[in-house]
Amino acid sequence: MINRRKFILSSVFSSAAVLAGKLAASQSAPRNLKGNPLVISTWDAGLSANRAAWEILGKGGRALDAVEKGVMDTESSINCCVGLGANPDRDGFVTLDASIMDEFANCGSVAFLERIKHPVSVARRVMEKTPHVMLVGSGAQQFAIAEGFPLEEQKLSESAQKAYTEWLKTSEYKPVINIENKGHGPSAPSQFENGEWNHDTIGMVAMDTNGNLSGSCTTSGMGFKMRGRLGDSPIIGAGLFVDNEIGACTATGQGEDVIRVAGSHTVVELMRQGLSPEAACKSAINRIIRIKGDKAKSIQVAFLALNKKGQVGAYAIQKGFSYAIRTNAGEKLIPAKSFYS
Ligand code: SD4
Repeated sequence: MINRRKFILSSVFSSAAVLAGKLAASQSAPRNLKGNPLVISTWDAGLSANRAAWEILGKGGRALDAVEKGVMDTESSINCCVGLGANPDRDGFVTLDASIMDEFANCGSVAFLERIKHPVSVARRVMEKTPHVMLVGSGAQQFAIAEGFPLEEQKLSESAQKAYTEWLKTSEYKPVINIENKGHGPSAPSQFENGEWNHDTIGMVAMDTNGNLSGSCTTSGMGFKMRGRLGDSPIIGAGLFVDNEIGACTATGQGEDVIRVAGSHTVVELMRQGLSPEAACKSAINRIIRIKGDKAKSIQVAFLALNKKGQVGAYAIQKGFSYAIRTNAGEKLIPAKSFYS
């Protein structure tokens, strides 16, 4: 008997083959992909986020709406520390970063934002309602309140408070590789078990039925970071980049090293030169490894990309990174290849 999981996986594979055929036929006219939306997102929390995105994509909705709704699911989740229940900075405050980008190269982001539940939606308002791309700190919060976003209570979640109290004993800043995988899903341990959950993010890119691309990225950043620290996620071109003619990419992991190589933009430019999404992600990872030398052994960075032909790919420094995909055929969590195995 075929169980549900096998069915989902095999239907994704067979549909991928059908899709690949259609893709080959449509290379000169990528917009003929009508009817084959897809969404991919980082880590295992991506499965649930993709489902939220699919409620829009599956009905023929716009990729931009899907990538906002998708990551809002993660921002709200009690099993994930992307949102307000997340890891605080070293002064004990949760500060959130997010970005969004659409098929017209419109983009918006917020950083160092406190007490607002859905930073990705504030980023979208920055994009749509201001002449700017990025708002930070109290200015971003002021804008959010003016736009009607409620100001939430300034209070750490129980688990965050516990971890913070524990962390204060040594005050040691030590990002943990692949910590995201320890915290999601129904059987997830508490967010800060052993004081270990040091960073978390979801990045999502999608193609809608019109063949248009959009992306989003939202994070609480690295746990116990210096106050005021920003990572790559709110920086267009680093944590997220979309070029509707070519493809889209998002990043996760140690943001400082993603920024160093303008990671997501680099991946999209490599796809422009003809590399597949996976090869482009690999090339950008190799660039980080060349820069970091031996230090690369102790960091994680992963890129996840989608091209205009509907092909997807990812590559990471360390093993353990996986991404979630959702198509008309079903959903799947795919382990990415990595430099270190
Ligand atoms: C950051 N890139 O703030 C984010 C962290 C991350 O999974 O991706 N965590 O540097």
